[in-house]
Amino acid sequence: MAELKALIFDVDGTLADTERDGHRVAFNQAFAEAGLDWVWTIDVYGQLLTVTGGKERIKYYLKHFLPDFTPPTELDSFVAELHASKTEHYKALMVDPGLPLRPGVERLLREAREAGLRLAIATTTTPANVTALLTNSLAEDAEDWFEVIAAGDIVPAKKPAPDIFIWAMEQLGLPPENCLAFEDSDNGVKSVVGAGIRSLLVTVNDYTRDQDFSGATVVIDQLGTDEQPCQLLAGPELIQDRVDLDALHKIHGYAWQ
Ligand code: XBP
Ligand code: MG
Repeated sequence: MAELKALIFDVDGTLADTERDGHRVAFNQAFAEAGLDWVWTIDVYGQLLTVTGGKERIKYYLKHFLPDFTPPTELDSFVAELHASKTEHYKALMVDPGLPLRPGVERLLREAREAGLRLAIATTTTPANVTALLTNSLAEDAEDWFEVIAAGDIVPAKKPAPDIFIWAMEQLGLPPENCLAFEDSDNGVKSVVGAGIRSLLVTVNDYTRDQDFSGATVVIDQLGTDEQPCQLLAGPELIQDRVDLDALHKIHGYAWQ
């Protein structure tokens, strides 16, 4: 029986709903600050989210939406500078107005820590964004809760490539059979499956609910709270109202049976 030893969390869309009101707003603020009349609407941003990585997303936007745009400097440095500005705006948004963690996330993290489960993060986003979200929305010392924070350009290929989850497991010194992953998107699911991790819990959000989560053990709407039990969207009925440690062990056992 594969023993569950570590939980590996995606960040954007999983720990918090950061895309629509966080990253998207930060991109638009950076564009305005640079004197660009680009505005990523909620709908356009949903299309752009098929590309992971902010710098990659800006390049995709230029290629597919503004093919005639000529950057004032060499493309890579232009995009890097714009993205650095976006990251500063995102960090500021995490302070004011701030952005709450998704339902049940803090509860589950605290339960897992108390039970001695090891915690890690595997995300495409920039490390500074992880720091900003964790310290402002979870706890001042929240970064210390995670043994490994695998983020952004630390690996050559972003999700859906498996690199970030493979790197996180290498840093943990654990094989896939000891890890359970949390994701929110099809790109994330592909990355987890590609890394050989079989126990995978997906919590959908408005941008991802209609995506293909083939390979996920269980798909739910959210982790569940006293006020709002979680709803099973796909997979076996292993969860009673909320995702707790008992549910995680059942999901892990089911995935590795
Ligand atoms: C989500 C992403 C990131 C963010 C933007 O990452 O794809 O690119 O949208 O952050 P995940 P950056 O779901 O893996 O947490 O601009 O820093 O890339
Ligand atoms: Mg995500």
